Amino acid sequence: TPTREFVTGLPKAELHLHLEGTLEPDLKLRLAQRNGIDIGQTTVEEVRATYAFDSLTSFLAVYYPAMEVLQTADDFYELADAYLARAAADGVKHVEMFFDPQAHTSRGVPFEAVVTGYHRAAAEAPGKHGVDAHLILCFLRDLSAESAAETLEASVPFRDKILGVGLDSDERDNPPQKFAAVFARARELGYRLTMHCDIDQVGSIDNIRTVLDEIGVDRVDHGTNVVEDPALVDVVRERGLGLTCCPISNSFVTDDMKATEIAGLLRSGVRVTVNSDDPAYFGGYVADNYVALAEAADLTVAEVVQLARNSFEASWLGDSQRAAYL
Ligand code: ES4
Ligand code: ZN
Repeated sequence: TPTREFVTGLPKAELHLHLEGTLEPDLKLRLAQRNGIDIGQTTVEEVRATYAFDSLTSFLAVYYPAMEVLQTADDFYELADAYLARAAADGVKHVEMFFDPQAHTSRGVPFEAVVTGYHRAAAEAPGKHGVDAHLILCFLRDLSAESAAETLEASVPFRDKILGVGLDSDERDNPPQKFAAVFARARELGYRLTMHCDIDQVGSIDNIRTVLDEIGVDRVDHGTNVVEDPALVDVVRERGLGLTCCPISNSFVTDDMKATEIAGLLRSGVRVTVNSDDPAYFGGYVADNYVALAEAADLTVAEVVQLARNSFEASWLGDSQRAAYL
């Protein structure tokens, strides 16, 4: 098993990271103070104590209300900039970051403040942190398809600041088909496409089949339940489709890191990657996730190197930029 120093020194891409999931307690307190919001806690320890959950539902119930401290473009900038500094320390060279505009526009924050704040941090990141950074707009799947469609149209003036679109939040009763038309339109607009197929959802395997066959995604977020259908594993391998796995996140939402499944997919030649999902909430950035998986699945140095290679191969870098990392 490789050491943490080895993992940190390995150049990596991070492909499954929710910017709103990087809100550390100290930044949350500082933004609350600056914006005059009473969040009910006054110390880092008190805020950290509220970051407690044992399921996806209980996680999302903490996660969305915490975002009220994010109000201005500067707030979004600071959140992303703090994450990018932290990612650079873990050896991340390229990142494709999710953000949830509807979690902010639904509170009256202008779409423009969200995108311009986040994008300013991304644009500065190569010079400031040595990280190439891009944005993926995620629709909230528990809101309506109409709301997603409106959000997609609101993004058009900012098309050059956004690399692709994704789908997150509560998968139960919100299958990929609900967003087929929105994703078809996003493809027409030139966006890359990905969708969450979360761990152990009701119908996970059917949803993975749908995103491959009907939506035509360029990547799948999580997607680990593909192991239930060996024929589908073959399809994913043959297409070279990236799966963005998040071991520490898995252990929070299902009590199981899914190390056996992730390592099995890696060893069978599927383009699996390791990512941190919501690091401020799950208590681990990307290097922690590599180390946790490597220890749990007894990965060799060569296998960990393959995970890092996969992260660039599954990224949406152009071919010439990608070649510089491989
Ligand atoms: C998420 Cl762990 C998880 N699941 C679904 N949606 C999310 N958004 C941020 N983290
Ligand atoms: Zn996620």
